[in-house]
This record gives sequence, structure tokens and C-alpha cells, in this order.
Amino acid sequence: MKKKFASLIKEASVRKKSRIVLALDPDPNKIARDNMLEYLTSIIDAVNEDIIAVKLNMHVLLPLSNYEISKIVETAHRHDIAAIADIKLNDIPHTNQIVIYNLASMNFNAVIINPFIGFHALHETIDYANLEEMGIITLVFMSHKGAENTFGLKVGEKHLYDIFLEWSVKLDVDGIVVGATYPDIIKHCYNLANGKAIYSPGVVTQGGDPMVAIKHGVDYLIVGRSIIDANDPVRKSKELKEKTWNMLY
Ligand code: NUP
Repeated sequence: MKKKFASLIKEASVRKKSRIVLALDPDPNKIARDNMLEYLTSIIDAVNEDIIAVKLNMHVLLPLSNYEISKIVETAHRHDIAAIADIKLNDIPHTNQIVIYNLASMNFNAVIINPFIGFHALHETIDYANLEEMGIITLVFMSHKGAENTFGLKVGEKHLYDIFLEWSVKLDVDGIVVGATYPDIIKHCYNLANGKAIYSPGVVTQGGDPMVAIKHGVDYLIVGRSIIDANDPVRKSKELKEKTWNMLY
């Protein structure tokens, strides 16, 4: 059996002294579809020492072919970097299984799931993901403005994000997503997450402060535009890596 995704990432983080998961989200106004594969693989080659995983979203998963996506994953793996599919999976278990099967066939290491499907569907989906040795990261509280209007809804005595967190802990997921733009929620989740890794998007471009997020309990930062759209992505990723690692060690 392969190593659990949570351990794989933790080891990579300590080895590389980095907390950075790079969101490979190319700007479609700058990068034509036909140049995307080369552009993204060259970014991975350039910043590989400073990142622990890449995260692929619809920016790439929709325009590119299965073959091209596999090549991006293969490039990451060549540098010992994990690949996460950020599709916020949110369907009936049978459909989710087929999605996970297809992601596994492209060698993704983990998938982001929306627990909105409910405990039973989440359970069944995670059981299948375990068979495919696919890591699971659940959305607990998103980073965008207004996330509190859904993730923060009260259901009886509890907030929805508390319910999502409880399910995530119970089903032993590999990590949870909490937006860096909500430091108090990060702290709250950190206190109840039973050691589950917290992945946090929303830094810099969306207004979240990476240092504040880490101080409140974040383990890994999901960073996209502020690195890949920078004039010098290598310098930017190195700077952020060093700044956010050295603060605690
Ligand atoms: O709550 C979330 N917020 C968020 O920004 C959950 C996500 N998965 N993301 C994704 O993280 C978002 O879709 C994008 O791929 C990345 C953040 O990119 P950036 O704002 O650093 O450019």
C-alpha cells in the first residue's frame, strides 16, 4: 500500500522546509491553450525546490486533454511533488467513484471534495478513494467573500463548517480547506481538527495574510496568482517559502 497522502505531504513539507501548494492556474488572457502544457511544466521545473504539491483546477482540467494533464502530473512526480485535483467534487457516490477512477488513471494523488453531499455520500466516496489510494481534502470554509452565508449557516445549534469539520475528522480525511481570509475560523477549526492538516487558499491576491493564517493554525498555503503571475515566479515562491517557514522554526 502506498503512503497515506497526509504523511506524504507532511514529509515533503519538512524535507523541503516549505508549506507551499502551487495552484497552477494560468491566466487564459496570457497563455493560449496550446502553450499551456509547456508553460505549466516549465513553471513546475522552475519552482520545484520550493513547493510540496501542485493543485490543478478547471483552468487546466477543462481545456487540456487527459494526455496533457497526465504529462503535468508526471512532471510534478518527477520532482517528487504531489498533484491535487481541485474539482470540489460534489455528486452522488456512483458519479464520484467514476470521477476518482479517472483522476487516479491520470495519477493524481488527492482530490478536493465538497462535504455538502452529506455524511453517507462522503463516506462512500472516501471508501472508494481509499481503494484507489487517492487522498481526500474536504472544503470546510472557503476563502471568498460571502462564504459565511453558506459555510457559516447555522443548522440547529451548529454551524455548517463545524458539521463539515466533524465529518472530516470522523472519516479521517487527509486535510481540510479553510480560507486564509477568515483567521478566526482557522483558529476555531485548528482547535477541533484533531491534528488534521489545514490547507489555506486566499493569500495575497484575495487579501489573506499568509503569516496570520499560519499563526492561526494553517499547515499549508495554497497559492496561485501571486506566484505564477509574478514577474519572477521563482523569486516569489522562494521568498514566500522562506518567510512562512522561518517564522516558526
Ligand atoms: O476556498 C477556496 N478558495 C480558493 O481560492 C478553495 C479553493 N480551492 N480555492 C482555489 O485556490 C481557487 O480556485 C484557486 O485555484 C486557488 C487560489 O488561487 P489564488 O487566489 O492564490 O490565485
